[in-house]
Amino acid sequence: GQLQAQQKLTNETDAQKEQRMAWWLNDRFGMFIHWGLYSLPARHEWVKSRERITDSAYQKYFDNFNPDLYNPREWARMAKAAGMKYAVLTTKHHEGFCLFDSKFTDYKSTNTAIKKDLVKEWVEAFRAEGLKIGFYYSLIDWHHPDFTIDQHHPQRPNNPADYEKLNKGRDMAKYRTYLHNQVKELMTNYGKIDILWLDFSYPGEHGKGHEDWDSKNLLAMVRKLQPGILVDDRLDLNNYDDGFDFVTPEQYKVSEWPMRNGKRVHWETCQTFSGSWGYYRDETSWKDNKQLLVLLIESVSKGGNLLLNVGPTSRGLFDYRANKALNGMGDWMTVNSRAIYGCTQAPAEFKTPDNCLLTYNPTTKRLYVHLLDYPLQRFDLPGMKGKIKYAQFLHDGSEIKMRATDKGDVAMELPVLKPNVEIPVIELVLQ
Ligand code: FUL
Repeated sequence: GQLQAQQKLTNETDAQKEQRMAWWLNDRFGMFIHWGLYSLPARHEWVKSRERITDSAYQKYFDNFNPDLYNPREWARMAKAAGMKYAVLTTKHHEGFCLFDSKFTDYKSTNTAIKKDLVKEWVEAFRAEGLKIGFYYSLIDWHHPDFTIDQHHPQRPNNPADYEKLNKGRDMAKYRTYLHNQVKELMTNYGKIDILWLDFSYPGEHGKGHEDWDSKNLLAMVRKLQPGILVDDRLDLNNYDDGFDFVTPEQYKVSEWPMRNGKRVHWETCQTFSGSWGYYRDETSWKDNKQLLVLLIESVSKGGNLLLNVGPTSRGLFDYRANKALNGMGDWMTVNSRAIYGCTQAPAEFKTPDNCLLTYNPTTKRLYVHLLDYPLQRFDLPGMKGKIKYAQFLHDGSEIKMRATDKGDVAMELPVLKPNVEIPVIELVLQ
């Protein structure tokens, strides 16, 4: 059975793959949600590793986990209002705590004060709001007794010579079975799942990550259980033809369309509001509204998606800074989403004017000029003479007058005052 699934996967034509991914390529904008026990210490989701917290010292977070204000319907409404079309939730992060009712562990939300399968409620709520559903699942597990202790593990020794001693009796094969079982639960018990976001492969720093996870069979099992699902690239399968769907540049600006084996690949950048993925109370490095919008526009302008992260609090709320940021995105998206959904990188014949980003909808043949800097003294679209039928602002649908210049450019008559929108967008209806 597994082999068959794998073969079927390899047999998928490029066109079939495009079709399977069509919704995702159209929607462009999703919400990442990092939520787990680390929301209690509220100082980074890696806190257990960073501070080398032992299992017994970490236990207090399990004991005090009680998200009594958890209302995923509200989360879904926030995501939707921000213009996001899909969402990915950490069902288990590196700390090993499961937000779902797994048969294979006691370390799960159903055994905490809240006593609920939080994933189940989340899926129902987000589906009800019409969002697509994604599961993040960490291949790394700092709680499981068979998971290899390595240089990132909370129990790593100071003396490298001690690794062997510490790892005696730990059996990665047993962990592998555990992780396959859990992924199977996630792919079986929650209906149709749209995305599986596996993370990640640091044992692969030794070149063997995919062996630790048995990635090929894992992927084959997933494809069989959820034929339409999209899977990310973080299982140490470096060859695009091995069957993952998109690459996942994290927390950096993508300057060029990512390639694998000489081919452009589908991509999604994941980004935080403030640096940490888990809720971090004291972090002050929050991106402002404009920076967040630029992340989105820039991703689409280079053919990619943006997965923007929220780290809910331990009581189950988005904090006020997250709400403010999401509302800001929503204000812009309400009037400008046409420059995002269904859009991609503009064909090379269209030159990007200074301090602008271009997005392009190949179906409607409309070109979007995002004005990052305002006011503008004078604004010309290079080489566009004879190419534009009509120009308007997206936020209010007001006409922008234009005239061809002797050089073959088009001069646009923009208002002196910046329109009351964070980043104004000009929509060009092309000839
Ligand atoms: C990384 C993880 O280590 C981070 O904690 C976060 O989940 C990010 C999206 O992926 O690999």
